Amino acid sequence: MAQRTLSRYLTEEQRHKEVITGDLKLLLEVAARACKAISIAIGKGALGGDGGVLGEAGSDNIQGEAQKKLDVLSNEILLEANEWGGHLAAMASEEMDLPHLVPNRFPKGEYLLTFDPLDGSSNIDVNVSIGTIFSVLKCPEGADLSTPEAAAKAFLQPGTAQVAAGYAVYGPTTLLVLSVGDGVVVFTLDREHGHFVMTRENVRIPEETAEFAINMSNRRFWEAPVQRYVDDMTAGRQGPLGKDYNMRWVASMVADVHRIMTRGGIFMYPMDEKLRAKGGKLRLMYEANPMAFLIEQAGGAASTGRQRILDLVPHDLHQRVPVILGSRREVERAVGYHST
Ligand code: P6P
Repeated sequence: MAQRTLSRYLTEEQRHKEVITGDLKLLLEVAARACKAISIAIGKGALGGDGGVLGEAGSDNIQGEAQKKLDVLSNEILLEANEWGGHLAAMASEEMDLPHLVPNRFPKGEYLLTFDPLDGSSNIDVNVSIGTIFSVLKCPEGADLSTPEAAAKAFLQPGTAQVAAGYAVYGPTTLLVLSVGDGVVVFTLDREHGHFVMTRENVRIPEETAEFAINMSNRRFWEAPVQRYVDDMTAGRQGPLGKDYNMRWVASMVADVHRIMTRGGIFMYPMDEKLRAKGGKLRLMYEANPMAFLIEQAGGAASTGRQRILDLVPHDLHQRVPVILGSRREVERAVGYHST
């Protein structure tokens, strides 16, 4: 049977099911090609151009974080790939303070793209899986795109307004995991032919799990409900939850989320006292929202601990939120600790 490539899947979603528009199909194909280019650049590692693509770029991003060469390169690949197609009005990135407007020499489209071009940067130099996360919104009618400052307001829509979201995992294989609101599909990069081939569709996350992901070194900074919940899980079979749990923490959200997408689990980056002034660790617009969209599309749940992530109305492009997501029943259990 002929392989179902990303292009074929998007064509089916556009022509047969009318789930997406031609412009959204183009946007997603371009974003996938950018992820392919990032995968190739990452794969070169220390052998990449001018001294290799590993190591520091010598600059900081809006978050005040030192940028890796690959952070900057990945961001540039996504900007260049997406500005000429006529499908976008503007782009926003973890690596840029303000949105990047489509230059006037190119036609503007109806979509907004946000992305974390390279998530898990601390893992680049130690050859552990990293990824790209992206989210697509419609540009509001009549949005003021005259300046980057004005355009930032067009992005401030709740996660429920997303029309598509996805991530690429750059690991032993390069995967693209995507939803256009019609379930979650997984594509594997066929490096010989250079295209993404569907390898899973209708992904469903098991409702129950015995595997949690959290950075345990922050336990003293968590709020009491999270401390109680994690203590109960680590108490195992003899504890109040009556079962033994396993733990995983890759410190690349994309890798941890993909494990959950594949076999279930719960991922937490909860509110952390040392980060309270910033609002948390993970960014709403290009980490929490796209991942929450995908997780819900696969039957899971995503909460701040006190409310559904997709319902949050953003007030700032780089806003941070606590994140608890994964197997639905386990997320409900974790949320339950916040109301006792
Ligand atoms: P920590 C990567 O920098 C990231 O934004 C997420 O991908 C990841 O889940 C988290 O931070 C890791 O944080 O504090 O464990 O290094």
